[in-house]
Amino acid sequence: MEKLIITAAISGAEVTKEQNKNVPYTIEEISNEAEMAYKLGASIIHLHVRYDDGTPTQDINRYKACIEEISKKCPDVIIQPSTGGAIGMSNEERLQPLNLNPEMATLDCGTCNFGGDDIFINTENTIIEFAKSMNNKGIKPELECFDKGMVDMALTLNNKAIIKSPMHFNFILGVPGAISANGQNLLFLVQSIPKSSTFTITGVGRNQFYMAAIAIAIGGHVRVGFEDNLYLSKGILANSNGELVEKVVRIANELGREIAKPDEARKILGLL
Ligand code: KMH
Ligand code: ZN
Repeated sequence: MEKLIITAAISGAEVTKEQNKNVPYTIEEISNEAEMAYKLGASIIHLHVRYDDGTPTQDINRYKACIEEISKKCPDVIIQPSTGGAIGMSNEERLQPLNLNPEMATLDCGTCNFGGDDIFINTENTIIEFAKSMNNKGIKPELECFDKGMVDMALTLNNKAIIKSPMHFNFILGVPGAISANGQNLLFLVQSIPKSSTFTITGVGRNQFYMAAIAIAIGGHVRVGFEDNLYLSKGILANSNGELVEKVVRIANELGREIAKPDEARKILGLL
């Protein structure tokens, strides 16, 4: 089996220090979390940035400063900025980090409810606009699919050559209002993509580790981190993203799956 790529989604845009005091906001905090996750086995850092008070932003200057700091501490890690940003941001705001020409970025493939009154809006035209912008800059999209219809949208745009092959998907299961996290749904998503694709699995909240275990067992890759889950185990808040990465590494070791270094991840994802 291919080595396991671990993505650490260290900061997110919606979680707060009120929920877990270890959620990083400042550049120092975010880069320290990235360093710990990287040293413990993450080869990709999925990055959202905040102002020091925790307000999420897609400000290009804030991304630039944060990426520079992470790169100093983790010289070869793959940094994957978000183009999802936070709920309610404009497309213009969300697109800013692409101007830093990262190797990868997220491409959200549809609209869904996001708990309470929140709606995460990605119309077909938005997805096309973001995909074309990534194509023009040679940035590999990670196709964020929170539901099966989003996979179908990605496949439709792939048929039109707007999304290029080989595709890399991230299936996120367990957002309230989108596909729920169970083995049947996970396999349904995985079986709907072309064989040439790669995929990562993200289980939200308490689903994080058993979704990860299935992904490891079936040859997928894994994303963990505070963006998706704040707990190390039931009722126990994680002290760091590194602890969440460490737990995935432990599960992978038990199942005999080796962990990819960043350059091995680049090869698997076709970034080299
Ligand atoms: N913050 C979420 C609404 C992404 O990074 O591309 C969306 C998100 C997706 O985090
Ligand atoms: Zn994100």
